Amino acid sequence: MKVFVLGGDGFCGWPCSVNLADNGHDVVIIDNLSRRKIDIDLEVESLTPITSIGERLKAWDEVGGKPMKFINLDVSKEYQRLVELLIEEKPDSIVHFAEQRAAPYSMKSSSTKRYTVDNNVNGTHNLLAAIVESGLDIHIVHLGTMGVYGYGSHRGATIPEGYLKVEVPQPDGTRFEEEILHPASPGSVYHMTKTLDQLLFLYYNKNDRIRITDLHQGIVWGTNTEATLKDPRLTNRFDYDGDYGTVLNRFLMQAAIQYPLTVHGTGGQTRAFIHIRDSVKCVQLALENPPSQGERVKIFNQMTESHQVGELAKKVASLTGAEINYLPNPRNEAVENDLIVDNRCFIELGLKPTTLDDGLLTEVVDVARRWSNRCDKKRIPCISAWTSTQAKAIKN
Ligand code: NAD
Ligand code: USQ
Repeated sequence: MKVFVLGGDGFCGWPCSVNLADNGHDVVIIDNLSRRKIDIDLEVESLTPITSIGERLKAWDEVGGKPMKFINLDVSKEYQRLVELLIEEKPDSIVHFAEQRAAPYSMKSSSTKRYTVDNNVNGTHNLLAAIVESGLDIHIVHLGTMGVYGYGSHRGATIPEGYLKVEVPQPDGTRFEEEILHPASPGSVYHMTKTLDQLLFLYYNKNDRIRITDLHQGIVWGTNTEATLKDPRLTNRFDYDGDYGTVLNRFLMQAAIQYPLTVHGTGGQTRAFIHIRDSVKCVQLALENPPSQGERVKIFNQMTESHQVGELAKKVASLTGAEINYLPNPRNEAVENDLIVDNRCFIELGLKPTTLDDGLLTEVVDVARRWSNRCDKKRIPCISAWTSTQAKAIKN
């Protein structure tokens, strides 16, 4: 199948692209390299040294991988080029990773809030409108987030895969049952853009019958996959800084350099997790099992386990001897929450979950130790505050 991978140079997109090529698909990576430019603006680099996209593709050819094409295009701005590209290349499917994905970055300033909304919402809408204009039947697999459901108000209920069964009371006292999109409760401007994406999908699926799979992904941890380990030039990025680093990879990297683990608040926040190797597998499964014509948007919860942040810190500490530092929380989020998630769709498609206990925590610590000299400790603290209340608390 011919697949466009939008955002194929990023943390999830790069290993996904090589995995799809490895499995015989024709891959075209489309990326405007904005993530690399944000690193320059933030004066931080991936902990692992990553080569340019040109070097990556050359290395992939040299290890005998099925050749991939690269096109530098901004999906949120270059609409006409996108339409032309669709008509010229006629992809069967498009995986859409091309969004600004960091919650702390999205909350840094009014400028980063506006950039995140403009980039993410326009990008997704341009893609949908371009598919309609092209007249082609293209399946979209979009990377959404578990964060669309929100954290804190589920009161022990299991989070379903996208749709919630509700009973609607009628004036005559009867009730009817309906399945609605699960109510959205975003916790940052970034997460809010993903809830807006969901409505765009609902509409274009209803009006234009575009076939869409929306993957509500949890926090991705790990770095490399079997395919990116084939050559050092294929190495994936590893974000550790206070804006882009995510919690588990940060804890593992902090342990590697003996930096006290940065738990926000009491660490009672529970989140969903998935290893990068499972993430690429899930995207492949979603692509190979598309919705049928006329089917509503398929929504999968792309996660394998839930953990409390404080418990994760304790686990990493007992594995490595690291200290734990409980810090004022820069985010406006529930102090504690439960999280029970239905993830049967992927399990039924054959996913065999990788868990924290599979020895891969140590693998990440080893990667971080190897590149510890590239770490700029000044970039570790999370200084992006959600409101002025949190800003004051983290200053003290
Ligand atoms: P990333 O920032 O590493 O990758 C995103 C890629 O998209 C980058 O290469 C960037 O240059 C590109 N991009 C951004 N805007 C673009 C535009 N307008 N036009 C073209 N290219 C553009 O992020 P990631 O961690 O790989 O995440 C990929 C997707 O998965 C995101 O949509 C994110 O919301 C979602 N996701 C990520 C995680 C995670 O833990 N990393 C978890 C859940 C969901
Ligand atoms: N946290 C700490 N210490 C840290 C970093 C984070 O305690 O050093 C806490 C945060 O306060 C938060 C939790 O850990 O409660 C998760 O934070 P995170 O940065 O790991 O994850 P998040 O901001 O939610 O975003 C990441 C990705 C995003 C994706 C999301 C999936 O960056 O693209 O959508 O995970 S989910 O969390 O399931 O919504």
